[in-house]
Amino acid sequence: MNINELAQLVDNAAFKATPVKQISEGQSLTLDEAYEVQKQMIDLRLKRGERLIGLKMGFTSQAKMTQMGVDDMIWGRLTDEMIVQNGGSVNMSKYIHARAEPEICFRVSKDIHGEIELDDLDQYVDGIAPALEIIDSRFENFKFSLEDVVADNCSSTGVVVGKWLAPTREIANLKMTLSFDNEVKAEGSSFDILGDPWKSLQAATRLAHQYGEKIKAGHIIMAGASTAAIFIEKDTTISVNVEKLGSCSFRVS
Ligand code: OOG
Ligand code: MG
Repeated sequence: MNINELAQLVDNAAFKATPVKQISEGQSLTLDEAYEVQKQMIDLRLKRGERLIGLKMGFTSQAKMTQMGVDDMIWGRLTDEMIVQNGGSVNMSKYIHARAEPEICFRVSKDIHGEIELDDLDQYVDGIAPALEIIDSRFENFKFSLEDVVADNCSSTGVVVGKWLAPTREIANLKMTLSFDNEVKAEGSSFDILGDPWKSLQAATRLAHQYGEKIKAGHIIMAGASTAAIFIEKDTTISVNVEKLGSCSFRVS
């Protein structure tokens, strides 16, 4: 299949919540081609009226790389359709085999042109929030190669963002927990995200520039999960708490 056909394949799988075979089982794809599939897949969403709201980083923690058997950072695109209101609910039928993971999110205050130095990043951020990502691989059994998952927009499906706080540099050592109905399912530290989530934002500016994607004022950037992701369950309230930053949650119906 060519790039455009692959973009339609993953888009359709997401739209219908029906898994497909890994691309890498049938053909080989370079990483650059995989990012091109992702871009064209997002273009299909934008044509349906969705709006680009930011980017997400993936595999910025060892816990995630180990869980999924990959060894490099990736990035994907977020659209407004993926936002799940904090405290809101989502029907399980929207997903194939979704998992939840604890994250931290940045809000960008002005357009970013090129890679930004770590020390200069706070000039571009006006909010930090606890966040929860819902990921749902479009591939059977949630199995993929690095190229597969990049083509599949890094399994992006849902984003819950908590209350925005004034940015602080002191977020490198915060306890992060993922709970299902108050039972802790995964526990980590923001230190697990590249040693400091700000470094993940730095990497986002580098990768966005490298691939010609613009980070704009108002965009949100998800830093990547600090722990392995956990399969969501029906009739459950799923929440993330980040020490000092607070909590966010959604209900699976
Ligand atoms: C890919 C997405 C990785 C993260 O936070 O590391 C990711 C996946 O695990 O399916 O979102
Ligand atoms: Mg994530």
